[in-house]
Amino acid sequence: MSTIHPVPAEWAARAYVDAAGYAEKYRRSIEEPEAFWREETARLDWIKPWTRLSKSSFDEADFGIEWFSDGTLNVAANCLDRHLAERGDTVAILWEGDDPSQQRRITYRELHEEVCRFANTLRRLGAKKGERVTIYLPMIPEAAVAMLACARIGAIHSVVFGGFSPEALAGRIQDCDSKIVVTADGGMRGGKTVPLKANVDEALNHCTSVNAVLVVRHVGSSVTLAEGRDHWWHEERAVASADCPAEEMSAEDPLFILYTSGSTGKPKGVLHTTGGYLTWAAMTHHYVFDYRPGEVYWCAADVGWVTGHSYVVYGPLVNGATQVMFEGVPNYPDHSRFWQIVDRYQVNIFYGAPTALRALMREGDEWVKKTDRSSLRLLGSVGEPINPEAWEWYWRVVGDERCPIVDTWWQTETGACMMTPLPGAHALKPGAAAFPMFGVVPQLVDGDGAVLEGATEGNLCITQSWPGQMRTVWGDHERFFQTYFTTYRGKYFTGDGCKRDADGYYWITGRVDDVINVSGHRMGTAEVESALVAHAKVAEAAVVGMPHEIKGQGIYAYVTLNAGEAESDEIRKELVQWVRREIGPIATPDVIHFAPALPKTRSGKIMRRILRKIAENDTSNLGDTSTLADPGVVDTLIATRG
Ligand code: 6R9
Repeated sequence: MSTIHPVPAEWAARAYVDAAGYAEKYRRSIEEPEAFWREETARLDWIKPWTRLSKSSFDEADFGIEWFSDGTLNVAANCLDRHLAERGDTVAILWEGDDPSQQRRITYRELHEEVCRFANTLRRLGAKKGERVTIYLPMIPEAAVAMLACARIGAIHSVVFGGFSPEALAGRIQDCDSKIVVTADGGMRGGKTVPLKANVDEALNHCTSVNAVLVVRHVGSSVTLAEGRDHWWHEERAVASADCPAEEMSAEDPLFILYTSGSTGKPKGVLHTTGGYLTWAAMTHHYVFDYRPGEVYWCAADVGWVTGHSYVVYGPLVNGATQVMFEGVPNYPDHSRFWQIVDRYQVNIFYGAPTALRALMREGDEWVKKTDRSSLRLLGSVGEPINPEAWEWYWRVVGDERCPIVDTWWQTETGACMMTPLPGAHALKPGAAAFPMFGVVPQLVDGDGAVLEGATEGNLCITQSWPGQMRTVWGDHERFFQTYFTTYRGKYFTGDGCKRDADGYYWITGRVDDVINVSGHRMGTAEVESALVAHAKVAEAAVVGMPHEIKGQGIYAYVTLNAGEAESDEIRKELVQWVRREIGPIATPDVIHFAPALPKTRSGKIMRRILRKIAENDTSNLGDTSTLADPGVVDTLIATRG
């Protein structure tokens, strides 16, 4: 059975919470929420303190989520201004470029000044409280600056990952009707330039709403600026005032929209608000990473994903941390890059994704072992289940059997960490997300919604609201309710499967819906399908996940071509390129399986269960196929599997 790593004695002695501390805080968070959240929200500077704790219901009749709703505050002032007196000259961001020779250090005072100038520039370009600003930037300090500048003036940011295609970017700009886009001339990844500004130009051919583009000069590539629409940030910065009072925001005013994939339809604009989200990001960053002033913290996620929002920008900055921000990739210039950065900046806390660990693990221990890493004291994992082999490698090779690993389960929808071991409180089981964060009440249910007790396995729901919960789907409140609260009435359904063992540890087993997790990136199978069927030669497509050694899951696409189109490697390549163009490189199909027909029920539903089994090459037990309209289809698919 699985190994258990006990809490190291020095951790139990000095961490913010030990085992008894966890139990007591968890109890209070549930039984005395008013007192508990009074203390936790005191981490923030409120302009007007809240008196109303929460008014949240997951039931249709009075559905709604609100926390601290009569309080007011400003997120940027919490991340910057209040640190100036004590920590103005402390480094906030240690930036390292894709090219190891490129480095920048930015203090809290400098970051504050940049944000104020940026905020004034956004205002000059027409941004107002409540309006949306789309941010399409590489991992450079200006990404944090742009986000905080929006927060300062009450504009709602929508960050789009730099790896998304012009089409995907256009869809996200249109959905929230952004008038301003912030981008850079380009980004650098593994020595290659990503043409961000050119992508924006292409996207804007479809979006009439945008009337200003602010361009950060980063790679120095030549770009075209549209007269009257496009502006260089460095030119604006030179004339912008560094004085920008922070807008007083209600706790329930929107802070940001972040698009994420679900089982159906287009990506959803997940909306987070101000007071609850910031409390949740600050509290979890504090307890989970046990961050101490003076330490160096590094979360390797991109700001284009929720992990970058909560654990690169808001969590660490609200807590006054010094952090590394890295533009590049783990294997460039070589496979030691992560650990070279750890040594260069003497990183104490490192938070990364299993997919990167698996890729590095494959290259051999030497790349790690030739670096020192003695500064590390805590490691974290996020984005997908971490398999025990990768966990043990992380523990043994990267952490030298000295650093606890916090395996943090959460979602774009949950704002920040929901389940994780706390390093001073919980013995670690490799692959277990362990225990709920304060205020989180997990519940496992079976397919019919019956509650499962004790050691068991089922679908993971959360029964009560927590401050960092998303508030709505941008522009479609009904979709918010339908997506998350109707599968199991009165409960938030996560879409994840989960096991609870005899010691009460929770183990996330992966998605039980039509969402796949490719290298820690969420992808709706429906999105890839609709990209494929948009191709002129494709009649029908069905996409499922397949096990993949490095990426966790790969994309397996069954494609039926139009009558008269001959299957060929050329079409295969064409389709792969097409999907990359429609969505972005992260959606690149790993397998295109030409299928003369797809297995369907008599009512015309595609039987995905069977397609998944064939993709997994597990065809010995396909289960009940009696409802298929034509069972012969399955034999053909098995016979033609590559
Ligand atoms: C933070 C983030 C959410 C989905 C989630 C689950 C998977 C994330 C995990 C994990 C097992 C972990 N996931 N962390 N599965 N163990 N520690 O990744 O948000 O991009 O919205 O993805 O990722 O399946 O439902 P997001």
